[in-house]
Amino acid sequence: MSKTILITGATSGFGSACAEIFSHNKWNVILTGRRKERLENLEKKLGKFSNVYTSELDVRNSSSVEKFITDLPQGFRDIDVLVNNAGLALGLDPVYEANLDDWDVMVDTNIKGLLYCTKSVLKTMVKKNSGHIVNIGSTAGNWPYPGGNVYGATKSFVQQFSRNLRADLLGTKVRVTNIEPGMAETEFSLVRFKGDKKKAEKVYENADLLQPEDVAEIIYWVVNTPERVNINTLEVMATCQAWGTLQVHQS
Ligand code: NDP
Ligand code: 8X3
Repeated sequence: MSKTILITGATSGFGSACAEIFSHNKWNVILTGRRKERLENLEKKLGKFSNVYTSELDVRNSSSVEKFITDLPQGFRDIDVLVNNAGLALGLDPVYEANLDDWDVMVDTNIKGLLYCTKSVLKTMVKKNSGHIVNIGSTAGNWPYPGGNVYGATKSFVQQFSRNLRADLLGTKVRVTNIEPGMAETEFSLVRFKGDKKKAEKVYENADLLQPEDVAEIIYWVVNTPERVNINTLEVMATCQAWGTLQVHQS
């Protein structure tokens, strides 16, 4: 019998690449995001390969998340894997100049949205004693950079929540993995810079960065390891990315 995966934020980047790889491998895929037209296109494209169910879903709305899970159609109710991928960074300003609304959106999406989705699927996973929660963290949760302030902190939350969740799930066969990619070429920068295409393209210029497909392949491998194996954390960067030295400001 085909397995079922729920991917949040499937309309772009990592989420869309995950939708492709799992669908091509005959998984039932549940794809969500806020952009309806993109979901419809995905359904058309991937419906040739596997069963696809799409639904508009803003992960920030706890009651919508709960209702969405409760109302899943027959054939998609038994979720084997949740990929908590929906997320974003807004702005790159220092804390003292940052926009409070941007912080709210990042916290509501990257932290609270991930919590709502996790809680909604977990009860059933625990009951059937199998399942896998794959969280999309970031190198930004491990390594600070100027302007990363709240975004990086939301991803540190994802890291520690993933570990604490594992602790809660000990004794069950439900697995938890935090994938921590470094810089990858998606719509991430376009969103961060609020539609400024030039600024976004500059981030990825002349660099052989991670592609969404690279991360999707890693996720596919992680969930297809034997059930006795739990990859706790997987940090991955493009070969062209590494750490710099600690800086000293000399006046
Ligand atoms: P994209 O901007 O390409 O994709 C983000 C996805 O998240 C979109 O499908 C978007 O869909 C969805 N999304 C955003 N807000 C919401 C919301 N409130 N409710 C539901 N869906 C939402 O970026 P990436 O693919 O790069 O980002 C995916 C994840 O990977 C994020 O969590 C990001 O933080 C993380 N990440 C990204 C890295 C990078 O360098 N690109 C590196 C490390 C981690 P829609 O707008 O249709 O709702
Ligand atoms: C996205 C990676 O380094 O642009 O999580 O913050 S980075």
